[in-house]
Amino acid sequence: MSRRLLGLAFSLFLSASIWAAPVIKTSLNSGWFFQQTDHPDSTKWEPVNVPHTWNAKDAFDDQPGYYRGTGWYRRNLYVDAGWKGQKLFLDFEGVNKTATVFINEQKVGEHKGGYTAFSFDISPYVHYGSDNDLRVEVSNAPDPQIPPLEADFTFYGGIYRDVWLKVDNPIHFAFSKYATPAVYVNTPQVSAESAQVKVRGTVRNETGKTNRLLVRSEIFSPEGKLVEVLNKVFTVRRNSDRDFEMVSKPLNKPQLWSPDAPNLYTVKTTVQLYHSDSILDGVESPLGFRWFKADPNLGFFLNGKPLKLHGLNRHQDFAGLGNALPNDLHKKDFELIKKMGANFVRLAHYPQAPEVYRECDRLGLLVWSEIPVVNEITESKEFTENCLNMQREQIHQTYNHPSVVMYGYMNEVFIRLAYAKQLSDSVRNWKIKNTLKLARELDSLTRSEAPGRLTVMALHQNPIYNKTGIADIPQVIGWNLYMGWYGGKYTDLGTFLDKQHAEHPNRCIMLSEYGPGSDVRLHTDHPEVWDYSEEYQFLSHASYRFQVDERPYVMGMAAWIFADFGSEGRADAIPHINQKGLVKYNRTPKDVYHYYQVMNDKLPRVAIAGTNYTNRTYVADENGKSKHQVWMFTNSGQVTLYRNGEWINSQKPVDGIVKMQVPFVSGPNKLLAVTDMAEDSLVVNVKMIPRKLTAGEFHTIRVNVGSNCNFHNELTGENWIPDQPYQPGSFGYVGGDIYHSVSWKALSTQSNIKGTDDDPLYQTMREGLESYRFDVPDGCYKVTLLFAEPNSKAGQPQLIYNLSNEENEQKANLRSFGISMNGEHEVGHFNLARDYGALRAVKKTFMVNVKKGEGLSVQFLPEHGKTLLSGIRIEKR
Ligand code: GCB
Repeated sequence: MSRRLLGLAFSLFLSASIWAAPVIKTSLNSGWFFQQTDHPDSTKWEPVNVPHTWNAKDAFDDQPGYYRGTGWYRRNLYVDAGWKGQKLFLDFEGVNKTATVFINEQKVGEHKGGYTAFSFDISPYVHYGSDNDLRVEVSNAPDPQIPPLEADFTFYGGIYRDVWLKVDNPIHFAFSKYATPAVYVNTPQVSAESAQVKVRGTVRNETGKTNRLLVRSEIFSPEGKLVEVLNKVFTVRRNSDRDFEMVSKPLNKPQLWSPDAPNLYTVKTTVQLYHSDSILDGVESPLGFRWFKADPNLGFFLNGKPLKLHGLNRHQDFAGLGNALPNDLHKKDFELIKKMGANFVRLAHYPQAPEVYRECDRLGLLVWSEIPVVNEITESKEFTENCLNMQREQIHQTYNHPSVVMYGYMNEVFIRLAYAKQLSDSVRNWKIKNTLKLARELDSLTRSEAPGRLTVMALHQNPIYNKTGIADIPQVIGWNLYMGWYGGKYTDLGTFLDKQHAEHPNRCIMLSEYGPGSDVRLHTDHPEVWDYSEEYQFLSHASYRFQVDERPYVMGMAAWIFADFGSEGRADAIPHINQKGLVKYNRTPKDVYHYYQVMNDKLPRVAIAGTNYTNRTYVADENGKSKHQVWMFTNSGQVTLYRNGEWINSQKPVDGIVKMQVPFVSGPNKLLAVTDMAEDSLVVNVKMIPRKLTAGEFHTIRVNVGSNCNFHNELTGENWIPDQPYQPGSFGYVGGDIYHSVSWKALSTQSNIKGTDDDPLYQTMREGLESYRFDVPDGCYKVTLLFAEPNSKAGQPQLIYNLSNEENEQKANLRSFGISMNGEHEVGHFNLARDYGALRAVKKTFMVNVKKGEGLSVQFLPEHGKTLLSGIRIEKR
C-alpha cells in the first residue's frame, strides 16, 4: 500500500463514528404522587415531583424526632408499543433507605441502603402500548441491619435523587448489576510521557440468538479530538454475558488531570453487530490521566509531586429542602468549594449523587468517598453483607471518576463503644473482634475491587483505635480532631499529630475533620470556645491550618464541614442544625470561608472579616468613639488598615490573620485593608450608644445578658450588645455568674429553646444576679426581660430515690424569684418552669417611670434557687 493510502486508512480508522446514544434515557422525576403511610389510601395521594423527601419540615420543627417510617410513591408509566422487544430499566440514583418497586402490583425488586443507585429490569412486568402503575414503597425506619445505625445527621426519607427510564437494545452493556455505568476505564500505566488506557466491561445478549459483535472505544482529548480507537470483535451466545477487555498502545504525552488543570478525556464505548453500522448501546466514561500515592513521611503525591490536601467535608442537604436537591444545587456547591481554592473533598458520610462525582472530575477536586458505617456496627451476617454490598455498589458506580482517590468504609466506628462504660470486658472484646473482622473484610474488598485507590477510615480522638489495631487496617488514617471544641485547646493539634507519627511511623495520616460551630448572628471581640461566634471559628481553623502545613508527614486536612447541615437531635445556636459549616445552610459564606479562599490563593490576597456583621451597635468611650477588633485574612507579609481614609495600623499576620483595634465612629466606617499587591474594603455602619446614658438622647438598648457576643437579629436588624458589669453612668449587671451547662461545660444551655428563632439570646444567661442597672435619663420606659429555664427537667415529675431529699429536689428544679423595678414590686413567685415549662422563650414587658435622676434598676429577688436573666431591652417611650 502506498504511504498516501496508508495515511488515509489510518485517518479513517481514527475518525469518530457517528455517535448518537442508541438508548432512550428519560427522566421520570415528574408526575409522582405520595402518601406518608404504611397502607396507602386511594383518596389521599399528594402530587409531588422528585427529588423529594418527607422530612424537609418535620426534622426542623420544635417537636422532637422526625418521621421515620414508610412512604409510598406512585406514578403512571406509559410504555410505548414500539418498545416491545427492547429492554426497559428503571434507574434510581438514591432512595433513603429501603425501596421496593412494583409494576402493576407485581414486585420488581428491592434495594437496601439510602446512598447508592440501583437499577431494575422492568421489561417482564410492563404492558406495552398502555398505562402501567409504578409504585415504590420507601422506608427510612430504623433498621439494625442497614448502616448508618445512628449518626450526627438527619436520615431524610424519600426518593431524593433522580429517577430514569432506560430503553435499551436486547444487546447491551450489562449495567444493572450494582447499577454501574457498565464500562470500566482505567490507566494500567501512566506517566507524563505516556499512558495506556484499559477499557473493560460485559456485554449481555438477550436476543435468543448468538451474535458476533464489535465493541469500540473512542478516546477523545479534553478538546474533543479523537486520539485513539480500540476495537474488539467477539461472539456472545444467546441469552448470555461476555466480558471484554481492550488496552490501548501507549499514548504520547497525555494531558494530566490535576486540581490546577483538570484535563478530562472522554471514552465513548459502543457495541454493534459485526458488519453492521448501527450502534446498539453506548456508554460515555470520563478519563483522567493521573497517579497518586500516600507516603507516611512526605504526605500525599499527585502526578509525582507532593500536594498538600486542603479541603473540606460535604453533606448533601440544603436549607428548606432536606436531602432532596436538584442537580443544579449540587453543582453550585462544588463551584463554591472550588472557588474557595479547595483541592480535596471528603463526601461525608456516604456516596453522593452522580452529579457530584462529575463535578469533582470537571473542577479538579480530589475525592474521598465512603459508605455510611458510622459510630457502631451490628454484629450480624446481614449487616456485614449490606456493608459489603454498599461498598461494591459505591466502587462500581464511581470507578471511572479520576477525582476519586480514596474509598472509606468506617467513621468513628468505636465512638459508642468508647462511651459505653457499663459493658463487661468480654462483651467489649467480642464487639471489638467483630468490628475488626468487618473492617478487614471491607478493606480487602476495597483493595481488590478498586486497586490503585487508597483505603481509608476516619477515627475519633481515642486510644481504642491504636490499641485494637483497627487503625492498621486501611492504607490511610483520617483523624477527626476537635481539640478546642469538644475538649482541649486548638493549639494542641500538632502535639497529638506528632505523637501519632512518632508511634506509628509507617502510617499515612491526615486530618479528616476539625472545626467549631458558628452562627453568623454572633460576633465578639473576645472569642471563646462554645460561643458560636464567627471569630472563634476562624481563629481555630487558622491555627489548625498552620499546624498541618508545618508538618510534611500530614497528607492534608478536610474541614468539618462545607455547609451547616440538618442533624435533628442537635441544639446548636440554631436547633436541629450542625453549625460547623464554612457556609450557612443556605450557602451564605461565613468569614472562615473567606479565610480559606485567601489562604488557598496563589496570588496575594487580603480580606476583611465581618461581611455578615456590617450594621453594629457599639457603646462609645469618653471621646465618642468605640474601639473594637477588626480581623483581616492575608497570605501576604503585612497589612495596612485605613478607616475613612485615616491610617490605623500596619501589622504582620499570625496564622494568616491580622487583628487590629479600630476606633469606630458613629455612622459609616469605610475600612480599607491594603497589602503590597491586594486590597479589600468593607463598610461598617455603627449606631453609637453614649457611654453616659444621660448624654444625648436615649432611645433603645438591648443586651445579650450572660454573653460575650453581640447577637444580630437578621429579620429586624436589631443588635443585642454583649453583657457587661455595671459601670456608674452607664449600664450593666450586678452580681451573679454566667450560666454554664453542666453536661457540656458550655457557655449556653445547648438546648432548643422553643417558641423563638433567637435561640442564642435565650441560650446564654446570668444566674444569681441581684439587679440590672441602666443610668438612663428620667422618663417613661418599656422594659422587656427575656428568660428561659435551662434545666430541661425542671417542673417535671422527678424519679426520686432518696425520699428524704424530695423537698430539696423540687425546690432546686422549680426556681422562683420576684422582680421589682426601682424598688416597686412588680412580680412575685415568678416561676418559669411552672408557668411556661422548661426551655421555653419567655418575654415579660413592664412600663416604668424613671424619676429624680434615679436611673432604672431591675431587681431580682430570690425565693427558691437562683435568679435568671437571658436578655434585657430598654426603650424610651
Ligand atoms: C464527628 C463526626 C461527624 C459529626 C462531627 C460533629 O466526628 O464524624 O459526623 O457531625 O463530629 O460535628 O460533632
